[in-house]
Amino acid sequence: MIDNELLLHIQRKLKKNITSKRYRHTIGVMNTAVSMAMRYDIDFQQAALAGLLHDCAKCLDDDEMLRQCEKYNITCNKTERKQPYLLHAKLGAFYAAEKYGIKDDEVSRAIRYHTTGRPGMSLLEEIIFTADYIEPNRKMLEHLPVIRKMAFIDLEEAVYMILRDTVDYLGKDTNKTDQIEHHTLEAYEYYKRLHEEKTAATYHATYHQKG
Ligand code: DGI
Ligand code: FE
Ligand code: FE
Repeated sequence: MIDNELLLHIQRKLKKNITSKRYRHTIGVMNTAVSMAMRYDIDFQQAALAGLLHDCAKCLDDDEMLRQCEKYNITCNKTERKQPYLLHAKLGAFYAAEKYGIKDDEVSRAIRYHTTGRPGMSLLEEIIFTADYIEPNRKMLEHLPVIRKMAFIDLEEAVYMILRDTVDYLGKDTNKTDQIEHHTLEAYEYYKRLHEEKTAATYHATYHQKG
């Protein structure tokens, strides 16, 4: 079930704090996350709330982002100091609880890791991570059509495909190579391993069956 009153209340507040383009993206992520929650049998309300609030701290410039983190004692590592936009995930988790009143650890973690991912994400975290990438307003990227389908077939595989494209994209830009967050790399290694184990199991089942 979904508490529509609560969602509408948050939507009205959110509209005042983010740009209209970001708001459109946010609604896209919320709807995609709820659809995925149906597919993977998790709580719709948590999916809707995390989708709605995942970018609630996005519309701050770099200096303001750093100042807000300092003000609320949110720790920033070297990579985050160089790329302050990464902090909208940590700050967003804090705002969701303190400014929007959503004190739910699972929702909070899904917001916290929506940009980088992390090894061994929960279903809710994987759904928000993926819904953020595939929602209908996203600009078209090469693998987006296949990732959109995969998101409803094998979620871990979709997460792997997104991380692979992200690491590849960041790695190609020499200015960003040293700015890949350790969570992103660790998540990539983790989901790559799951992918390889699955591939090996399929190979085994296909070629080593006893006749
Ligand atoms: O906030 P959104 O634009 O909706 O999406 P997001 O929070 O997933 O941010 C996407 C951007 O973050 C995209 O340009 C890739 C970038 N990103 C993801 N992981 C890392 C990263 N950027 C750096 N520098 N390091 C990372 O580890
Ligand atoms: Fe984001
Ligand atoms: Fe987003």
